[in-house]
Amino acid sequence: GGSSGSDDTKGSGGDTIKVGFSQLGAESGWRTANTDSVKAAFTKDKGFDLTFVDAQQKQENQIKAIRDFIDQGVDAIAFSPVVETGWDQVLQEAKDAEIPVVLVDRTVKTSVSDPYATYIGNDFEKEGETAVAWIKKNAADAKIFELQGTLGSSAQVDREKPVDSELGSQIVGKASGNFTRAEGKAATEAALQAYPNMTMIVSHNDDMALGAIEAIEAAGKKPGTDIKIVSFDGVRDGLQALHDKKINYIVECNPVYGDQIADLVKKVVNGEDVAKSTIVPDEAFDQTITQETIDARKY
Ligand code: GYE
Repeated sequence: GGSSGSDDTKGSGGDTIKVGFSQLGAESGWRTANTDSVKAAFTKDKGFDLTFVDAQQKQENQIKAIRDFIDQGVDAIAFSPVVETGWDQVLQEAKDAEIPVVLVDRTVKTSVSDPYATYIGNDFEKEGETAVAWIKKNAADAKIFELQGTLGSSAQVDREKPVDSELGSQIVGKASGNFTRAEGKAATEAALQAYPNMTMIVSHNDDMALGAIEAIEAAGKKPGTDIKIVSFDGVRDGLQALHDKKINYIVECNPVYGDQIADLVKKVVNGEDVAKSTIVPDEAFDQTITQETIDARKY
């Protein structure tokens, strides 16, 4: 709503597009890079009027932010859902208000029909499969402790699926570190006590892996050797630890797709056809990574 300009294509010199973005938090290097990319894409000179709200990893904060966006009559809502379930009501409210929703990064499970206009993010299940393939080839008999991301988030659920289905008998234990360095460290401290036979940690992101490295070193063991580490994201600190041989393998998850989100928002607001889903491509890195690659990393 609220359009009154003369140009009927929004965001192209005529009306600006009012966008509410509910980011789930600032829990990791990945998230900070994603937020920077979003803020750089939704600027005034690119035709946007952005309201950005950080939910600090609390679903209730996200629901409140989305309701505020609906009350403000924004042209579009973009959000990264912290967990998969619990969105039915607020998605229905956005739908009733005829405000298009662009789902970013994580997916939802909902009974609302046609709950969002489009989704953009990475393929977490494929990332998990890439990790499994490396483990099977390079550490086939590993005894695995799985350091899980935020429980019930699609990033946790989908990365874990292939690990469980293909390496299930080798998993000695699991605990969540909520995608943060501090909780990753604490969960690893407890796991080192509980599962002294573990030889590998599969960490659902680099930040938790970096916390795990601290815990392993404090226990007098060598990360990357005594306990191998496989991780996800590929933020610079993670890649540096890979180069330093403290992490063994990292499956990339690319957070820099703000421009693509902005493009989708513009199209959806202007009633153009868009694909239901856009998948951001990822690579993977082993310890042969060069220092130049790491130094060139923007996040
Ligand atoms: O891997 C992690 C972040 O949803 C892909 O969330 C994202 C994940 C990412 O906290 O670092």
